Amino acid sequence: MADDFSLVPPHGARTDWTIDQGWSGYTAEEHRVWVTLHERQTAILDGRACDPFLRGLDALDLHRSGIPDFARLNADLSRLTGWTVVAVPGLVPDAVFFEHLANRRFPAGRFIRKPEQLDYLQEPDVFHDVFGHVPMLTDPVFADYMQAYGEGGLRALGRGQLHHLARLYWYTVEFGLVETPAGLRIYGAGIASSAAESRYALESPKPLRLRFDLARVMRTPYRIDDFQDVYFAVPSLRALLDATLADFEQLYARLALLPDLRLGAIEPTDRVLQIAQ
Ligand code: HBI
Ligand code: FE
Repeated sequence: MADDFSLVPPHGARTDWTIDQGWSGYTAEEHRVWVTLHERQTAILDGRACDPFLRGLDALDLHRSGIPDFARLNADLSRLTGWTVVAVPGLVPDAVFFEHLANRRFPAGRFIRKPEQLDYLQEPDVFHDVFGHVPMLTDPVFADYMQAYGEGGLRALGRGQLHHLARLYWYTVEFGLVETPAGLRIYGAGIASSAAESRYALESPKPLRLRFDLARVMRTPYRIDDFQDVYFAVPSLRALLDATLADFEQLYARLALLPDLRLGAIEPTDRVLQIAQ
């Protein structure tokens, strides 16, 4: 959780924590890292990512070789759904993050991982943020969800409910699956930007896969340093957006009376989904 930062932006960043991407400053090696990750991931996601994600990759022409220039990317993205990508030095405080999302600005790390870190890194880099998150922002319904999430996040902060809302972000925006007639498909960026987890999330018998339920998600803790023990699948992106219309006051009051759920446990009300739909 990035809320242990002071609210003072790092040296060189603006008060909203944004920095210039400085696209011309990337080295040939950094562009090569993007190309390597991009080629590997697009091969794996064919048949595993949901159609809006794959359409977004094409619409934003992320197939070009190298780290995208946000200025060019934003010309396409803003025309599609009014979203833009803004460069930040890394994780930003929750309030800053939500404020950007509420204004259809997606904060993306400027840095890219080192060649020896291809498979995992602690902090979101430009590949996780732009390849993982941005394609879904070309889908009008998901674009609305992300803005509604940002607005909800600002309200949640004001009511000490961040931990519940952070779980919603984790189990949808980062690790969400969606049900399709062809079976479960990926839309979460944490999966879409990871070669191993793209396979694991859809094919491993180990994790639990449950039908999305807002209160159930908010009662479910998560770990940040390993594959997920549970994935939640929404019946559609529209159902995900509709979930933000719920009365969160009532929900938070209900959650205050209920304990967190143990990771990996199955609740009587859970709708367990099978891998092959
Ligand atoms: N900052 N740059 C950046 N990217 C994130 O994904 C991010 C963040 N700050 C806070 C945050 N995510 C989490 O607290 C979300 O769950 C809200
Ligand atoms: Fe992310």
